[in-house]
Amino acid sequence: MSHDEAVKEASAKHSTPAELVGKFQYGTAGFRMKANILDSVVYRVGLLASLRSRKLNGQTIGVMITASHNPPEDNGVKLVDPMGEMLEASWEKYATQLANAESDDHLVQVYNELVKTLKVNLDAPARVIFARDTRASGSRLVGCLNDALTATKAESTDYRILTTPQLHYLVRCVNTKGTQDEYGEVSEKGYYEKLAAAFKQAMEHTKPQGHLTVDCANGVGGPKLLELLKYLPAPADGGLDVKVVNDDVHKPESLNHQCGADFVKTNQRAPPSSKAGPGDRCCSLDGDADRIVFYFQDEKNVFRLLDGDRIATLAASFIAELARQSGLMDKLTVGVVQTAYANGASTTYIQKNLGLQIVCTPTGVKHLHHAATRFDVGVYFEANGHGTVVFSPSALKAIHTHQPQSPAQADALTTLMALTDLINQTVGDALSDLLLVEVILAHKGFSCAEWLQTYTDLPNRLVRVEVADRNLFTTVEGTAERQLASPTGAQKDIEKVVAKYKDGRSFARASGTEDAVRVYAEASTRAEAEDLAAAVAQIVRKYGAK
Ligand code: G16
Repeated sequence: MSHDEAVKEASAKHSTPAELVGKFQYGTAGFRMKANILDSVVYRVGLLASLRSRKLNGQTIGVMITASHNPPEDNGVKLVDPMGEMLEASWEKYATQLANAESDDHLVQVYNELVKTLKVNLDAPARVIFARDTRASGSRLVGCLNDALTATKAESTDYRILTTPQLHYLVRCVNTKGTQDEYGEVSEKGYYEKLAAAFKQAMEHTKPQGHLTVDCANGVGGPKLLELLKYLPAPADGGLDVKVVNDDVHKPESLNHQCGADFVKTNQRAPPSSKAGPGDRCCSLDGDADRIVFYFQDEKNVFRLLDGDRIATLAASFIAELARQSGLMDKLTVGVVQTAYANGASTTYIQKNLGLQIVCTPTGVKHLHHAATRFDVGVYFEANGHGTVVFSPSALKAIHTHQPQSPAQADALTTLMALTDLINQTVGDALSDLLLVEVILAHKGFSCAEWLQTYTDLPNRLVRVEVADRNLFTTVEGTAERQLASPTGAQKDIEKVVAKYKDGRSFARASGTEDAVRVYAEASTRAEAEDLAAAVAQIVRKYGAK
């Protein structure tokens, strides 16, 4: 059977319902929607994975089947490029084109046009590795993906159930194996061993403070965290004293339900099931363990959130301090990347108190990651807890070749080296970030209350507004999504309302992962932030009336 016939024949098993043609879009984190309409999309993403690998002379491409923070009935699929980063932005449109092909014949035509325009050699090898989260629909969708990989004769490995960042790690490991940039052993075990060894090294002269409760959103993070803990020292030997909660992956409907990082960040409260007492350090992962937020109840029983902005400031200040202490300050420029959702107080703190540069990008790790690579050390976090730190090749070289001039410099350098292995530099990783935060809190001797005291957040509110067509809401290029371009008049109305509030700031943007528009507002008091968010949400409802 010819290549075309094989693609067409397998496609016939996964046809696209006519009413959905034209509606698929590779968004903030790939395709994401109700799982029952995703079969054809996953099949076609499989075709693109093969093309991408062939175009890159057989480098391994990753495919992750997950809908992360979305409800259990959703699912999604995204591609991972060879160094473990998100799919190159210029290829997203090809994914969208394939997904929207009208029929099996049309799909073959679009596929062949891509082969031609992108100059893909179909005789080159194609290599793909893939994994999925714990959603019930995952195994069916893996079947669709496998059909595409078989039809296009790609070599593939099914890593079964993994966190999203574990798959990103594996992709980079496969592609760097045997080179001077070798990233780690190509196995899930290799991932745990790398993190555990780095954690032990970073904690050589210090100990974790108290215990940590981890809410795993009833997703893949639960079993994977339990596995990771097996590689870490026991609490009595300086390891972490961790209590794992919400780790039930056998009840699919409980995924992200009343728990997890998105619930905690959006509702600004602990999961209702939480039994933590005042001062207890807690954190929540999301459904595929690429996000994490920390929180605690203060002595007055008030919920206190330590979100992605807080992790960014903690990590940036610690790394800048280590660079100074190890005598590397001149060689390492530390910069921070945020999005419009970053609390204004965090931005001011980074610029004024830490004296570090800041860049603001549109939502989506792919944008932040890219911007972060322009610094020697780029710290990027979305306020929702999605982020990591990237070290440039020259920064890594400087760190690994530096000759310390004193025992104090040597200690700081050892910790800095450990961080370069502890941090998953391919993408935001809740498990790696969890260890990073624990290391920093231990070194600084900080409780959550002390971490919180570094600056005071401006009161803020995030609202999700359902509209008839979220695509009507577009933002002005170059404003990092802080201004609406359409619908006409909406931005002016928002600005009029914002002007009424002290320290008021608000924006609206269409979500790239959910069928909704998100509204963010901050102001000088909690009540005003709530009012402003409600007023802007009302404007969005008016312009987007169903
Ligand atoms: C994904 C993206 C994040 C983004 C989030 C919400 O997270 O990876 O970068 O912040 O969606 O995006 P939006 O506001 O466009 O819906 P996750 O954890 O769901 O993969």
